[in-house]
Amino acid sequence: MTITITAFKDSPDRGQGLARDMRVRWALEEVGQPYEVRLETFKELKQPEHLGRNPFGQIPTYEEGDLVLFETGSIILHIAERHAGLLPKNADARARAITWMFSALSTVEPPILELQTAKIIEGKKPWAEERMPLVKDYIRNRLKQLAARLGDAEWLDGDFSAGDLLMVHVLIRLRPSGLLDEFPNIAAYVARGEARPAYQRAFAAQLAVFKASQAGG
Ligand code: GTB
Repeated sequence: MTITITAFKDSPDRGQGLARDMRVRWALEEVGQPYEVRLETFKELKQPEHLGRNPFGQIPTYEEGDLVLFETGSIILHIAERHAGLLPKNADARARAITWMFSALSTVEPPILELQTAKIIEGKKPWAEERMPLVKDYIRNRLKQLAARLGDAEWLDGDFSAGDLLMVHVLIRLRPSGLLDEFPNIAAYVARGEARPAYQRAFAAQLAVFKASQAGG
């Protein structure tokens, strides 16, 4: 059955893999599933057709026959449950990998999103200069905890899993802040994720969208 995902027609990151369709592309590449992409403008995301796929008017969405999903956590779990390669077979190890998926999205990602808010939305507010170090320290604390657990392991719990996929993609967004470099084992963990052939294929595919939009004017 054909899998179709949605992505930005014109991603603000200029195809640098930061938009969340990258997670879905990466997961599909890891499990060897071909997919098609429906590109949407910001305006199209808020139209009834797309709101039928995602009531919050966001990308990515995932369609497979009559099934329509939104939320990257749910989409990645769906892919990982149906195809080998992203979750261990052993029930306990599988539950732990799913725990890391939740941890990436609900414990590690929120303070990272706060940093974007502090910079982009609140950057010019009078309190911005005071708030920024607090937000960065909140992230540092999470990274310190994560670094302590990761130690010198290759991945979070045994083989690479959907938990690593989400964690790596969540962490990549920190790169411009320099915070990743304060934790060499986490920086190396992220680099290992990005070096995976499936990541590279997914990155090339979403970058090609940006290049095509540039070539088209
Ligand atoms: N919780 C949802 C999920 O995990 O699927 C969040 C989805 C989401 O935030 N989607 C964003 C979106 O559609 C794109 S990824 N935004 C449009 C809107 O809300 O109108 C967030 C994102 C966008 C751009 C960059 N960038 O350019 O660097 C990075 C991340």
